[in-house]
Amino acid sequence: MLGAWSYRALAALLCVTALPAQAQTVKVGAALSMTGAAAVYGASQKKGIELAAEEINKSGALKNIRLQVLVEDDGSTKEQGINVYQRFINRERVAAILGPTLSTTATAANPIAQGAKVPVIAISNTAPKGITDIGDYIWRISLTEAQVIPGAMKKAQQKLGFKSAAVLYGNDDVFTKAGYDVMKRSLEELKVKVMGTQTFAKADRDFTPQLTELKNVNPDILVVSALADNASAIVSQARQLGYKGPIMGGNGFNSPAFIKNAGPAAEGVLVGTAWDSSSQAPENQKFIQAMQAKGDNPDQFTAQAYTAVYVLAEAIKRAGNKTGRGDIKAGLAKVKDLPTPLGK
Ligand code: 1QQ
Repeated sequence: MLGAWSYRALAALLCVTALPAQAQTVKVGAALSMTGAAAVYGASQKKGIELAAEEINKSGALKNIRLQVLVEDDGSTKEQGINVYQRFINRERVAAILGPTLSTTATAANPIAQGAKVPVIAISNTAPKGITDIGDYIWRISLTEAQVIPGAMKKAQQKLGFKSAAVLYGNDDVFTKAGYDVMKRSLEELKVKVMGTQTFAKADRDFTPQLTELKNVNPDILVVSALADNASAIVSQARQLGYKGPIMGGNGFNSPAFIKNAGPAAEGVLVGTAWDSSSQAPENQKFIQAMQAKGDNPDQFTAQAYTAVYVLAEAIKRAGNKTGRGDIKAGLAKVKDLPTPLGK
């Protein structure tokens, strides 16, 4: 017979042994544009990241590890991006960073993460140069403009047969400039004659002077490198000026906000994308259904952000469930053929 105390001791002992291994929380910083020129993308990204973290934590795929995502607004600027990175790295001691939304911000903030040896997964940086070449801690799941535009442009030319083009691009942003470089090269390769080139800045709202010049050269196609806000204004104003031809954009156009704001003017606009929303792959279908269950229709930016969290979880797994900054970096190098909504 055991006395009351012994029973209690036994119960306490059973209780201790029955407890799961102690839960370990891993902080992940997400530097997203919630305000500023890239706010339409940041809003989509936040939803994708939160859904993926929720699913991974629920699934027990990382055993006792729980992802805690901290979302902060990078303001679509270099300065705020740097501040957010410093907070993530030094105060929050995050294990990894997702973002920042714009390539412009990444060129300024990522060197800080590289210096502090904190892994970064870029979720929407498409400038071919100046991102992952910052160093071995900087990774990305987004396709670059150089990986998307040449193929999209070629396909468009096959369908539309354009022989001349006019080009308009933002010259105060790393992404819009890099996109322009790729567009220029692609047009050259396809032997499309560039009849005119004009530039603008993010803060501009009236593009009629540039568009009037470009319309006057009578191009077969108008090619534009711009962020979504500028893009919808450019396309609307081009149509108002009577330009009826096709318009080809870069990654900045890959937001439903662009189509919504441009309205009927968006008819005849073409853009290559990193996400095939109609993909029947189980990971994609599961992702879309889970987003819709939350009342949201995902876009490319949601899909990329969601994918990055799964890539991060896979990196942790491949690192033997170790979550140090260096472990995650080493794990990222081992991620291969992971099925995601974007493909493998
Ligand atoms: C970049 C981009 C933007 C258009 C989307 C966030 O691709 O800055 O690289």
